[in-house]
Amino acid sequence: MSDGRLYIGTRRYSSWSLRGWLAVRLAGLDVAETAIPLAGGNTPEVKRVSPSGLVPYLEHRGNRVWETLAICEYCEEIAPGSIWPADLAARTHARVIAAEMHGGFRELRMAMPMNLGRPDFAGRGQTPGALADIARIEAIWAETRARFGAGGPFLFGAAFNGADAMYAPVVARLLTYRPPLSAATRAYCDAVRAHPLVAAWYAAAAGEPPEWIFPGYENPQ
Ligand SMILES: N[C@@H](CCC(=O)N[C@@H](CS)C(=O)NCC(=O)O)C(=O)O
Repeated sequence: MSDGRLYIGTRRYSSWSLRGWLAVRLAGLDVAETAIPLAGGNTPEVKRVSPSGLVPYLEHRGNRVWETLAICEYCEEIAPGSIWPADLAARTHARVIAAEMHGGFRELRMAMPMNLGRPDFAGRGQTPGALADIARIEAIWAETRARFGAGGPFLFGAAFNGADAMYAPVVARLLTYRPPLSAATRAYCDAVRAHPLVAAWYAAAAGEPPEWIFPGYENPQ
């Protein structure tokens, strides 16, 4: 008997579900998983199960947690050290850049929607706003790796943590849409893509039923 349930959306498209799922798995929570096929922002089944009408949504030992950043913090409470670094300066910075991701980069998210089934959107979505968001993200990653990334390929070094989880869907977008990127950014993206949890999510996305494909998400400009 598990401790609860994590509700997620279509893995192929749901960037927030990927973040929440990564946090839950990093923390090792024993929860069952229910994936709900998304229907373009207004999915009745998501509205039925989730208090906010959005996924990811976690039920764990009677606690109800929505909003991805709250899920990260809850996971850290249950499994201290699984999401944020031990050092205060690093932990503060991880939380800050995770919050910047949670609250921002709207242009990038609109112009380059995540689609794990389509590695061939090169050249699409490169609006000025999306490119400005990408420049800011590259600066965040470069600064974070310069300050805290020694000893491994991830933002805070060897351990993939909550900050990497928050940016994993950005990595997925960069791999799909292939805007111009620095060599360091490309190396970080390759490391995130190769992480076993990220690879497991991609594999599960590839195994989703074809009828979960939502045409509205399959042809970005
Ligand atoms: N601020 C929320 C955003 C969650 C969100 O927008 N989730 C999308 C999927 S990626 C959703 O549930 N959409 C409802 C739908 O498509 O019906 C969070 O941090 O979790």
